[in-house]
Order: sequence, then C-alpha cells, then structure tokens
Amino acid sequence: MNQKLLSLLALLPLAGRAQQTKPNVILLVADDLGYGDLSCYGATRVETPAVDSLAASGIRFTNMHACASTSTPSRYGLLTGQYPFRKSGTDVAAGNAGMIIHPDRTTVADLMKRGGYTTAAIGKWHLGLGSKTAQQDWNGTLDQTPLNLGFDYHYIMAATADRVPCVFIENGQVANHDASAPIEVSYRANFPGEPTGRTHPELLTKLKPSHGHDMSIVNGISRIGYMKGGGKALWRDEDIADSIMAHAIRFINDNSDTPFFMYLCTNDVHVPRMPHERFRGKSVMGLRGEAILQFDQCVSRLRQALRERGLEENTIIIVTSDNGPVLDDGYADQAIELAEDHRPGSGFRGGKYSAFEAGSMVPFIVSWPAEIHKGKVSDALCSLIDVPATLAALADVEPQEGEAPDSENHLATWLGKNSKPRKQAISLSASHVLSLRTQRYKYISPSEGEAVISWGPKIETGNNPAPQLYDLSQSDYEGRNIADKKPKTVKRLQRRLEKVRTKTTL
Ligand code: NG6
Ligand code: CA
Repeated sequence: MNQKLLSLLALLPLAGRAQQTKPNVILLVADDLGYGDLSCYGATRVETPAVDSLAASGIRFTNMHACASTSTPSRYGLLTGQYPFRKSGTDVAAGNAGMIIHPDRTTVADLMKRGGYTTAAIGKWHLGLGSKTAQQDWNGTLDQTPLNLGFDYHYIMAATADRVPCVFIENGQVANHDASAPIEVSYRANFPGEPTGRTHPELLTKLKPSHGHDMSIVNGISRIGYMKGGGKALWRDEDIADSIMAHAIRFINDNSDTPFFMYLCTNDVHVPRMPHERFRGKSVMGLRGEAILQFDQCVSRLRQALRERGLEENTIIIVTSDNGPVLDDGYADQAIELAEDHRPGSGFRGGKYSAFEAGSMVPFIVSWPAEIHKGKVSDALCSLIDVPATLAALADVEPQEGEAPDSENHLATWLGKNSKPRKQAISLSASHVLSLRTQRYKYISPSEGEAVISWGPKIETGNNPAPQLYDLSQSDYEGRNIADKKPKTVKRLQRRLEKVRTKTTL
C-alpha cells in the first residue's frame, strides 16, 4: 500500500472504517455496451450523466480491449487472466453449461480474497454452473458455483436474459425457489405441452424475435432453450436491473467495514431489452436507448449507496463492457430503426462478434476519488486480460506461478500515474479469429469464413483469407488494409501473435 494513501486515509474522518486501508473495488461490467453508447464517449442521441460524471472525476480510457467480442470468452479472460483461446469450451455458453472455469484455476476473486477482501459476483454470469453440463439440479443446490472460484457471495443469472433458466441463483440455489413449480431445463427438446414462441406466437405479448429466440416463453418473451416451472422465482425482465442493484447495494451495506471486491455485471444492454417501465418513452432510441439510461441509473445508485456509507472516497469504480455493441441481436425492438445516426461502435468497424475494432474496443473508466483526480483521458493501449494481475497489485497480492498466466500488472496506467501502454492486446472473434493490436497497428489473422454474419445481425466478421493490417493512427481507422504495403510489420506482428498463441501456460 503506498505511503501517500496510508497517510491520506489516516486523516479521513472515521466513516465506519477505522481499520480499513485497502480501497473497495467495484468492477462494473455492462453487457454489449458499445464504445459509442455513452455521452462521455461522444454519443449524442443518448445522455449518460452518471457515467459521464464518473469519468469526469477519474480517468477515461480510449483504447481498452476486451479479450473477445462475445461474452463468455471475454469474461473467462477477465476473471482468470488466461486467454480464452487457450481453453476449449469458452464459446457463448448455454444456460445449462457446466462451470467453464475449473475450480482449481485462480480467479481475480481468489487473488482479492488472499488480499483480505470480501468478494461477490452479482448479475450476469454466463460462465456455466454445476460440475456437469445439462445435469444441474435447479431445485436443489448446485455443486459448482462462483463459491468455488473465490467469490464469497453470488446473486447471478446463469447465462443471459435471452437464455433459460430465467431465474436468479443466490449462493448455489434458485432465489425465491417455488417448490410448487419445480424447474426443468433442456437445450435439446421442449417439455411436452409447453408453449414456445414458434408454436404460440400469440403469447409473445412483450417482444417478438427477429431471429432465433423462439423457444420457451417467459414473461411474454420467447428465449433460447426450453424450461418448465419456475413459478414465483421467474424473473420479470423489467425488474432485472433493480434486482441486481438491490443485491449489490445490500452487499455494500453488509460489508462496509471490510474491504470488498464486487464483480457487478448488468444485463443491460443485452437482448431482450425490456427495461423497467419508468424508462418507457424516455429515449428517442426506444428500448435500446432506455436500456442505456437504465445502465446509467445503476451507476448513480451505486455512487449514492457508497456516499450514504461514507465509502465513496476510498472505493474504486471501474466501468467497462464485455464486448462491442449490436443493434438487432434477435428481437424486434426497433434498435436499428431508431438508432438513426447513433453509432454504438463509434467510428470503429464491425461490432459484437467481429474481429474488427468495434468487437473488442470497450469503454473503460476508472474512478477513485481518494487517489485519482479529475477528468484525465488516457489513450494507452490496455486489455481486460490485465484485470487479475492489476487488481492483485492493488490488493498487495503477488500471483503465483501459473496464476493469471496472461495477465500483467498495469496499475500505474490504470490509475493514471503514467500512460504506459501494453505492448500488445490480443482479442478473439466469435469465429475464432485472433487479432493483435499495438498502440498503432491492428493485425488480423487470415481466416476462411463469411465476411458478414449470415445467421443474425449484419455485422462484418473481419474474416479474410489474406492477412489484414490497419494503421489506427489514420483517421479512417480500419478503412484500408495496408498488409501488402507493410510486409515487414505484418511478419513482425504475426510472429508476436504466434509466440503468445503457442506459449504453454499452466
Ligand atoms: C447469440 C444470440 C444473441 C446473443 C449472443 C450471445 C441467437 C440468434 N443469437 O447466439 O442473441 O445471445 O448469442 O451474446 O441466438 S453474449 O453477449 O452473451 O455473448
Ligand atoms: Ca456480451
């Protein structure tokens, strides 16, 4: 712990935390929120005053990359510090996938716990639960959960809001479990007699699918996968954000005397977008815009809760997203029609799923009122793979051999002490293409496969049988492939990527 901080804390009024020196850490991860979706990153068709004010009181990064352009692999990398391409089974997970992170693997939560933190995972999970796929007992206690990964507490959605089971899991059990409506889940076949979006479109009272998402119906919305039962435990989509925040705030209040680490993941702005009724009609961009407003309100509620406990000064809030944005991701919510000139991926090419920049470039804001002052902007190349090593450094913990093997400590950059970039940032696209960013260039490995997604959103995949090299210092970003003009740079970046790819890690 640095001296300046220690002396600063000694001077603080005793706001119920006489013993505490280490800062609380809240890692707030949005879902599919684009770099261009926040007003502090240039959005004009939506206002995000709470996030903007956080950025104004801390550091806003303009070159942070997720480990992948979809959720499961991105979150795998962020929590374990091991690149998702090293581990099979990290593609977008079904709601009945077994736990993808092996209990023996060290996570950021394990490292924080070692540093004396109380830890929680709240909100979207999407990394599997239980020791075996499709064999979970949703009416009993799950045998593998975040409790096995260093989290002291969890209140999570198994996968996403568009995948069954549509219930929250609290410490290994379905929250508000309704014994009169036992839960069954299958990703193979429907349960006899249960309506689906395909067979009973008249029951889709809230949202209709635009592609896929035509299986079990919960709350007037059809999903991916089949489920039966649930009763009182089933969520109402309009209340998901409030349920997540209620549990996050309870965790803060219960742990205000010890340092805590909270991995807090919103469902916003993932599909199905059905924010609370109080947001209805509040955005010119319709439901997707309202979901952004709801996300913004989560940030203001969080700060309010910290303020009430006297914890605001010494709590680090990190705001980011798991992958780039998408407009129509499978529900007819008018996201495309109402976006008009809003560019959720800012000026970057591609989007969610893509190997192009908008797939992995995510917002990243770090605020720590006690240590970081006022509205800096950093263009240092950063990667979310560094979450474990960087937060461990903050917690005064040294990862051991084999722990978080791809993660580096970039605390000084993240706290704005300097602008030292990562040497390179590696990301994985939905079609398994690896790309490597340097501060200036982006190299995308050659790959076969369609150039534009054919099964859903019309997003450029980044696939190209030839190597691609882009100079991001140019105003058209990925406008021109200069691989032919700069064969030496291509070779150098290819070699660097290969070296990382073939590295053996524990
Ligand atoms: C896709 C879904 C999409 C979304 C995505 C995962 C279809 C047609 N599309 O397969 O709606 O759920 O998976 O998103 O099923 S993520 O952000 O959790 O990775
Ligand atoms: Ca996502």
